[in-house]
Amino acid sequence: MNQPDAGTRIALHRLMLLTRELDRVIGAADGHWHAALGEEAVIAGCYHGLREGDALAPHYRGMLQAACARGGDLARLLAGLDGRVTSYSRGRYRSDVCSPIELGIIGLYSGALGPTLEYAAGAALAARLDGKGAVAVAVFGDGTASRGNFHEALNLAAVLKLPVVYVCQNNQFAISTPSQREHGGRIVDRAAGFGMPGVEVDGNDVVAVHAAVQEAIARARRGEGPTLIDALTYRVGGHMASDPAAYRTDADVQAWKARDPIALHEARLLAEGLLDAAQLAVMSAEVAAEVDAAMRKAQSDPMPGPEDLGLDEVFAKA
Ligand SMILES: Cc1ncc(C[n+]2csc(CCOP(=O)(O)OP(=O)(O)O)c2C)c(N)n1
Repeated sequence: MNQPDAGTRIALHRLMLLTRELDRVIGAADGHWHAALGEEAVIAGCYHGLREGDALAPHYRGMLQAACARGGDLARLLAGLDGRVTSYSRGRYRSDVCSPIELGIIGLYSGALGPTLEYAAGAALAARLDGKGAVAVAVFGDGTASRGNFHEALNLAAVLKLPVVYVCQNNQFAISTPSQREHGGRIVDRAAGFGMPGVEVDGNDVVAVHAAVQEAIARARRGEGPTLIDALTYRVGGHMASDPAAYRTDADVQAWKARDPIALHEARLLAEGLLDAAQLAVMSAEVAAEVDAAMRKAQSDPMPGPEDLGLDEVFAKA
């Protein structure tokens, strides 16, 4: 495994902190919010370090972080949670399922899980025809891996040797259905059937996830085709903020909480001497303040009026 440099290891930590703070702030305000408690390492590991021109089809659980990692404005993204006019879409779609295309992000346009894997294959084909070395990265849940789209997308990607990386954000649940009732085998093992490498990675280790994704991206850029990565983690919270998740055992939840990805990485940063306890505390406070301020701004922004909701992006202007 190629160790990411010090700057990357710190940036990965910041993106995980952002994920946790978004869960704190949005989770308190919106019962429909799909929190990513326990899954921060997959999100940060996948979305940090893409190049300009790369296409990204994120899982919805991590969509805002993907947009932030690609340079999106946090206040405008949060304004998109309840349709404010200042949001990227001027209130037309929810920013936690769709991100602005100008950031190179493919959203869940229809709300259906699965098609984005095929869109990512299409983006990878376009990238290859463009000849500038760009790749596509698609992230999806274990439940989504049961959709036909998964099989069609990975088959096409393998046959055409497309520059695309597929990452399963495997939190072991699809709403209340546990993995063992979703799949007869391991998702990573399917890669062999398509004829592409399959890599299983500890989804609670942000460095391991990032290294695996970056290695697969480098392989794709060299023209060697797609990779399937299975990042094994656990959804510590409910499916959405209002879900008490009574279908799980407390023992499982506690065992995974003990492997909290942020605490694990923090301990490593301390042990490596990259940051000390005071610097870590400052970083946490900065990220919390940034999210609080962006949320305050977003919630005080105006709602769109009829003049903002025209059909100018549907019909050509005369
Ligand atoms: C095609 C399709 N079927 C069902 C749904 C309803 N749905 C929304 S979230 C979800 C769970 C998806 O599970 P998974 O892919 O594992 O992602 P997770 O929520 O665990 O992150 C389902 C079934 C949907 N959005 N699209």
